[in-house]
Amino acid sequence: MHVIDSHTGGEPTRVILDGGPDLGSGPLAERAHLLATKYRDAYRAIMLEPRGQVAMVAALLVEPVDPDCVTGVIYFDAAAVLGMCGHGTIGLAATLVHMGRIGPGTHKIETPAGVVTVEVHDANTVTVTNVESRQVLAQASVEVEGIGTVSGQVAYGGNWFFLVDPSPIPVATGNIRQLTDVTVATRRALHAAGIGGETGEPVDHVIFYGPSETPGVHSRNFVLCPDDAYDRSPCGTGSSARLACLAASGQLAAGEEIVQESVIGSSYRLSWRKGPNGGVIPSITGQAYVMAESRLLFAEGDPFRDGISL
Ligand code: PYC
Repeated sequence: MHVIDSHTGGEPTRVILDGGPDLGSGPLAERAHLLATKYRDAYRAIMLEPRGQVAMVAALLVEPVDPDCVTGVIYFDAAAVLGMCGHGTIGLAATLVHMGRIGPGTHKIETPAGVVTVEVHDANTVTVTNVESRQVLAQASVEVEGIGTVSGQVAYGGNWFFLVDPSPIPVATGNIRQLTDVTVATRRALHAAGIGGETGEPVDHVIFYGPSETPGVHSRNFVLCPDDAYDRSPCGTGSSARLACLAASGQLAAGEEIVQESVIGSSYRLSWRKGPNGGVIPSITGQAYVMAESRLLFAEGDPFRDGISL
């Protein structure tokens, strides 16, 4: 399995060029469902230690249905197959530039959530125009042990998010362990309460927001991903969900730009325009760097062939 690893604002992406399971040629959402249900061990073996690393997201390249797309892609982490991934799309674009498959300009990429576009500014800097994103609930509350009532918004940005502003815990690197524990407990409480998307989709990511110390930055976030790791980047689909909420509450006008910082201090530039279905079309600009190109081996007899799963 030939892979190329990059990071976007510190968050790793592993692009899988070949050797993945045969998922057929149906709609990408169907192929993603097949990967999630029939090939769980195979995809986890790519992401889990010792072959993978914590927080890594894979981008499995597949044939697109739409011939205008430069590629199709299915994203997953060690715990779940994702509808879309913003940092992964920036990493994928930088990887395709590294391979000489695309150059500066605008290109379409097909994901299970829909077709997105990437505008390649240079070898590292990419703007992703994401699928239409929307606020689902302006206010929802759950009781979280040791914290009390946690209130936030539910929104879709290619994945399902619960956004809490202000965070009950300062969003700072020294608090990452506590932020992880509390966001995991919050997501568990949301699932128990049945709070999620319009047709029962479970919240898969939780974001806590706090002030940034960097001048000109809108806020700093902590993003819990499905694999219980935190996003080192400000999270592209989470930023899309955030834009939908800011637009819905009139706090950010169309075309106005803000800077979103992650808990480790990496940043995205964000803006939105009106979507055709009442939501927002988000733009996310970030930078990715290619780090490694390698071949993954899955030796018979390796006791940890499927990864370390405790
Ligand atoms: O950037 O959308 C994103 C993302 C999702 C999970 C990790 N990163």
